[in-house]
Amino acid sequence: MTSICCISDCHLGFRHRLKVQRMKDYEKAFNEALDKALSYEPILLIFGGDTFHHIRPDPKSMQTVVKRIREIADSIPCVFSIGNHEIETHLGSSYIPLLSDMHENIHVLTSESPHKYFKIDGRKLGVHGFQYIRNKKIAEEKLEEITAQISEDDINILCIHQAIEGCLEPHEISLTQLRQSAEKYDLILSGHVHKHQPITEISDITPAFYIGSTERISFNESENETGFLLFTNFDFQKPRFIQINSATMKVIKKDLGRKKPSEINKDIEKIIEENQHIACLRLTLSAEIDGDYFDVFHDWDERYPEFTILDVSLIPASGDETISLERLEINEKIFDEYFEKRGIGDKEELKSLCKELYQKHSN
Ligand SMILES: [Mn+2]
Repeated sequence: MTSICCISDCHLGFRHRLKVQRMKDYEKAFNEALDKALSYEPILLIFGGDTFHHIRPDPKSMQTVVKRIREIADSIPCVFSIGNHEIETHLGSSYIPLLSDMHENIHVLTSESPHKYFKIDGRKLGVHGFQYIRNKKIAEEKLEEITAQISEDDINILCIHQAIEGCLEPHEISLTQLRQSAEKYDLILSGHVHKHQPITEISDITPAFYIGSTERISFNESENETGFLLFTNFDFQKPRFIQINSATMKVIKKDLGRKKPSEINKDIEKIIEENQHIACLRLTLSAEIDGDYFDVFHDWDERYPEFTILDVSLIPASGDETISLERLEINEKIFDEYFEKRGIGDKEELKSLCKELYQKHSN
């Protein structure tokens, strides 16, 4: 059996929400992806870019990648794409090409070296691509250029790190452009979009996939599965997505209704305790507070330090009534009117603070 594994968007070195544990999570996911990939004895490893989160990675993350990849490259060729997180766009420079100087079996795809060929089972396999390019015109021209250079007789894989029209905006590669180039390739891969998915808009021509990430970098990704792609026997139509045990993440949105602060505190406590098995938990709650907003606890992450991230936000609902203001001109008097209509005309201190801030910043 011939296996090819594709790993992307590991984002090593990201200190998500300034938590040291999160840095460890990215490293753990990266290592787990490699370990699982190696268990399939792949003939080739392809990295879809954003291996690192920062342009100048921290030494620990750099060491992790260098050590492991050099070791792996002794027996398995590794091809790297360069992601948007790894390239200084105004200088066009990146540390990633250094990896190819460390081992003859490591290849980094760039404008200067967009093609890498391998002899596998008597067949010629080419992996093609270039670093992330932000400018749409340049990115599309580069794609056209490198595509024109390849021969259709070989097995050709395109590996880029770009937003393709239809999934993420703004995009750098239009569907028209990609469809024109697609016929030359047997497989199209891209990093960048963290949710693994087929790029259905071109799969009538060539199988194409966003590889997916190994660890989530924001709560917006909480529903994404994390893992990597496994292709066997050059069947590019149906890869397997091998899942990774990345840090558990969950977002709960809930309206608590009209309640006293003490009741709201109890509700939040209950939700947190029901989800203590989650590492990164976000509660986005709303409530109509029957009492003082400041009697609702605000130090949840200190009360439950066992979470890697515990993010509780409570949006006080003001009921259904909308307040229409008489004056169109904004001046100090509008605060009196607003406070009066809101039924909090007696909050003199807050009112004068608002006026003070208005005076200070209105210019
Ligand atoms: Mn990324």
